[in-house]
Amino acid sequence: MTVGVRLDEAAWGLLHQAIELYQDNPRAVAELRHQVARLEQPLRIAIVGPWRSGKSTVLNALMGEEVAPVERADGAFTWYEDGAEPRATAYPVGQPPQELAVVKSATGLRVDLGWGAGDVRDIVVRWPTRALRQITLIDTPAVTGGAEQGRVPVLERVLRDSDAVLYLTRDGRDSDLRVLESARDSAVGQSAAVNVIMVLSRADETGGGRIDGLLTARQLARRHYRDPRVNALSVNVVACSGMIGLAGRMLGESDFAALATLAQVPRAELDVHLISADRFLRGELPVRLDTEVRAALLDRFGVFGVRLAATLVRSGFDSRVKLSAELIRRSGLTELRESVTRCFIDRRDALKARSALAAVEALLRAEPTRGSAELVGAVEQILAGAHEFRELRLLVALRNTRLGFDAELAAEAQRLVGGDGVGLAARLGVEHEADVRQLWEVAAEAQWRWRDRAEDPLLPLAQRRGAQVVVRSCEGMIAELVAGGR
Ligand SMILES: Nc1nc2c(ncn2[C@@H]2O[C@H](COP(=O)(O)OP(=O)(O)O)[C@@H](O)[C@H]2O)c(=O)[nH]1
Ligand SMILES: [Mg+2]
Repeated sequence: MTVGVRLDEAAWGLLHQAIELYQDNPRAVAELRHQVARLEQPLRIAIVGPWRSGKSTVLNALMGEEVAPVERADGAFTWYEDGAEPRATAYPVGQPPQELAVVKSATGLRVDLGWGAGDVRDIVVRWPTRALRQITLIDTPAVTGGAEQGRVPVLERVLRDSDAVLYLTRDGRDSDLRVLESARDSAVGQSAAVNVIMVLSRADETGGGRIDGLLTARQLARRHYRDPRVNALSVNVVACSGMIGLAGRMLGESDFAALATLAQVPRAELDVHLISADRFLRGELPVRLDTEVRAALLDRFGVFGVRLAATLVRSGFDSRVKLSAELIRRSGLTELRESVTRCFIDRRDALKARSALAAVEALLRAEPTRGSAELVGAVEQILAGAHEFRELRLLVALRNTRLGFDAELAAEAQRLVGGDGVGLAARLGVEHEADVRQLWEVAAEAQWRWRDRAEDPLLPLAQRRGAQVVVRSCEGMIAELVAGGR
């Protein structure tokens, strides 16, 4: 949705202005050319968080296959990219790249960095899959520090190398928020955290693994979402159990058969067996289930997951297909994937431009030179003026305070600026099949109403400004409809 200059073109233009400015500095030029190339590449989404927060598991859940982690690659960034052939390459510092053996398995792939690979900063895994057509996923080392130290090296690298972040935290603790807050010391960083989704991970463990733990986690996510401090740091908060989501996506007929057998055990009796993993493995169940089968279930689902799956089978999700779909939904994975699509993939151009602006800003600040002040001004101008960024900032503000609009108007504004999806039908709140004429009428009518608001001297300034952004979005839609209808 663009009126006037397109954001990707503005970013491209800015990068080339910077290349000219730094023409005598080969290192800076190389970095800027790298940024130009990135504009054409898939969107880079990094999965970030503290130790054992479930990063590799969420990555697998998003892929629907077991591909992470690369064994013994704890300190490296692992990039998962689409490729014709499965392949893995390690990049040790100061040494030539090294091909790693890729072992295909029934459920994905295994790669082992092995010992003695030196200091490896990056591993690139190429894997043919539709999931990676539009995005590159990056599995990252645990973030540490942040709280008192101020600097968080892993996060600094994440923000430099990726376009968007899934920040995993098991409970949205203060220290996790401080890690994210440490990343906001630039003009681009402060212009609204449109590139972070906060994920309450391992959500099945919420409330000590009670059967309604996933529901509780979802409520918790909603509460965080409304917290102004969290709101300033992320576009959305989603509760997700990567483990249950992945188990749902990979559920096979034999897994289902095992769970259906377990579901025959009366609930109270099964609960006793599921007090611990050990009991479940060694206890005398009244049904026949081999130890290896039990171990496989535990490995895939965890104790809470086994109990949840058995309960679901009992309550009518009594086929592989039904159970799989329900596990994926309950795990929060469906919501996470939708959020990634709506907030990141649909906003690809804006996020890529944002990365480019951030890179130029960082360079200008680190190596000021004659004329760099003007270019800093240009960065700020693009941030302030680009309609995509204004839409994104309005969305954050609406979520935070509604700008004082009543709930219905706030919801309409949110929809029109693309908060429920950036397609025309989603913005206008009409069926996909509506014809151009209908869409045009709805857009024109919305434009009228919001223009009245934008020009109403009795409304507070913040509301009028917000309304202006909505009007501009409507104009963009009308322009698109006119262009498409010709
Ligand atoms: N119960 C539960 N355990 C999980 C979940 N995700 C990961 N784990 C477990 O937590 C540990 C760390 O997971 P991993 O994905 O490797 O975390 P990472 O270190 O952040 O990459 C492993 O033992 C996983 O089996 C989850 O959603 N639910
Ligand atoms: Mg990991």
